[in-house]
This record gives sequence, structure tokens and C-alpha cells, in this order.
Amino acid sequence: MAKPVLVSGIQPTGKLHIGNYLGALKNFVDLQNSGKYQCYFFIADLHALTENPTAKDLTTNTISLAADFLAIGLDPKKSIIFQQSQIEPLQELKWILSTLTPVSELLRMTAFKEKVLQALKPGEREKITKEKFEEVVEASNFGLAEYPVLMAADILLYDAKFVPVGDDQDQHLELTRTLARKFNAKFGKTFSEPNSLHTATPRVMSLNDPAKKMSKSMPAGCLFLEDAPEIVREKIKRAVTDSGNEIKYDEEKKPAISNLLKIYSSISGENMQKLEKKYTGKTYSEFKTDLAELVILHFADYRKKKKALAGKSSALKTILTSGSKKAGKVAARKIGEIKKKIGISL
Ligand code: AQP
Repeated sequence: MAKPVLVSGIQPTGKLHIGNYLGALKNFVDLQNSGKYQCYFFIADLHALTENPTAKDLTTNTISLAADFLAIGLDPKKSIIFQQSQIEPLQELKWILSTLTPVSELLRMTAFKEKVLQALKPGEREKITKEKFEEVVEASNFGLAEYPVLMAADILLYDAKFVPVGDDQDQHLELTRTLARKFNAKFGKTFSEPNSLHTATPRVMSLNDPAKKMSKSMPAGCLFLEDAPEIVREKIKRAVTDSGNEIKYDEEKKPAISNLLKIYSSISGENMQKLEKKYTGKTYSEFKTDLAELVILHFADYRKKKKALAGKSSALKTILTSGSKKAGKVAARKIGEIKKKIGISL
């Protein structure tokens, strides 16, 4: 029997942080190695265009992300690793799905609102009026609003059953399921409804503000996988902590230390109770020192492999081209079926 399909992508928008890893990438590797799924992992270069990168940056980041995929443990022999923009049928499906999507649905997406608000200066965001918000939305690029439709096409094109992502993508997944249902109801059963797969850390928070998600667009609060040991030590030492001195997991009263504890627990595999016990009577500083060493050790092999892949851009391109060819074949078959269903394949 065919294995269930699993699809996920990452945008080539800069260095990967520990949120990308603990929320998504770590799971990619575990799921791939479980042998239970047909895995598709792609570099979401079309999604990255919404950030208006230069051509040079987009190419560099695409190659660098391919190296990240391999260095962290994705394997082109086990998974189809490809470049989103190379899949031509994706454009057709995105268009078809967009005709089933109310504009209002797109404008109410939390990720969209957060992205357009990034155009404002800090301070302006908090006291924004309805009129000013509408002005910012109208000035934003249309790709930011369309983002979830492209994501739905990415998933439905391969009949994915599972999508391993952080919880910031849940609303987009919900839209994907709605679009699958709408399409099926109108044209007959064509798509299956995908489910997200979350890790125990579906939302890692920023090191300098535990109320905000760790995000590439806010690099000051990020712990990057590539960070050298001395940088990791410095960043963790400077990470904000809560009042008091007890090392205890309490998201409400101690959000900062809880975030650090979650990072520790996800990497070491130790459960929270055991961790709290281990650090009873110890200081924040002692805990942070241990966390830094744990992170440094955990990513040592990744850093070594990533360095070794630095001069191998042509081998990385070959892997992406070959993966894109395989994914493209599957996509071509599916778009043929879709076109027949909607009446444009005469
Ligand atoms: N802080 C996070 N905690 C857990 N998971 C996270 N992800 C992102 N941030 C966190 C998950 O990582 C995957 C890839 O993300 P992406 O690069 O495609 O998109 P993103 O959400 O735009 O990543 P960033 O870092 O948050 O970038 P910006 O600043 O551009 O918004 C996804 O599965 C995501 O859920």
C-alpha cells in the first residue's frame, strides 16, 4: 500500500533559527526517518518573494537552505527535496483555488495582519486606528494576502495527508482544508483534507521578548542554528528572564524561563518535571550556562556539515533539480485530473 504523503516547506528568507528547527525541521527529519511517509520537503522561494528580496539574496538563501536541509539530516534518497518555483502546475492550482477563496478570508489571517503591521514603526503598531490599518493593508503587496492560497496549492497538489509545521501555520492549514472541501463539493472528490503535525514546541518564543514568536524578521531575538559557540553563550546569557529566581515551568507567570525550559527539554528529551527537579535551588545563570552548552553540542554536527557544504553549490543545485523533476511529475498528473474536473481539459 502507498505510504501517506507528507509535505512541508521553508522559506529561503535567511538563517534558520531554533524555532524553525524545534517547530518544523526536527520533525521533518524524524518523520522522514520513521519510514512511514512519502515525504516532500521544498524550498518556498515563491513565498519568499513576498519579502521582495534581491535576486542575489534569493539565490544565495535558496542554496543555503538546501545545505541546511542536508546538514540537519534530510536525505534526497529518502525524501523528495525540491524548489517550489520549479513546479509549473502549482501556478495553475493556485489560480483555481484563488477563485474559491473569499478575499475577506485572506485579509483576516493573523499572519497577514502581522506581516503588514511590520511596515509600521514600533510604537505605531500598538495604537493603530482602523483607518490607518486599512491604509497599510491597501499599500501591502498582494502576495502577502495570497500567501495561504499558494500554500494550499503546495499541499493539495501532492494529496498530502500530513503537514509538519509550527502552530503559526494552523490558520493557513484550516483554509487549505476548507478549500479542499469546497472544491470536492463543487467538482467531485479530488483532494484529501490534510492535517498539521506539531512537535511539543510548536511555538518557540523570542529570546528578548517571550510574548513574541521567534521570527527571522526579528533577528535580535533569534538563536540561529549556525551561531558559533561563543555567540550561543552570549545570546542565552542575555536572554530575558522573569522576576524571582525559581526555575519553574509556568507559561503565564514565568514566560521567559518557560520558553528556555521548553527549548532545553525538546533538545535533551528530558521531561519538564525532571528538569525542574534537576534545577531546584540552582540559579538562572547556572541553568543558562547548561542550556548554552546543550545547544552548542546539539548543533555541532550540523555546523560541521553545513560548513562542508559551503562550496558545493552545484551538487546542491543537482539535488534540487532532481527533486523538482520528481515532484513535477506528480504535480503534472494531479493538475491533469483537476483540469478535467473543472472542465478546462477538452
Ligand atoms: N518560533 C517558531 N516556533 C516554532 N515553529 C516556527 N516556525 C517558524 N517560527 C517558529 C515554523 O518554521 C517553519 C518554516 O518557517 P518559514 O520560514 O516558512 O516561515 P516563517 O513562519 O515566516 O518563519 P519565521 O522565522 O517566523 O519568519 P518570518 O519572520 O518571516 O515570519 C514553519 O513550519 C513555521 O511554522
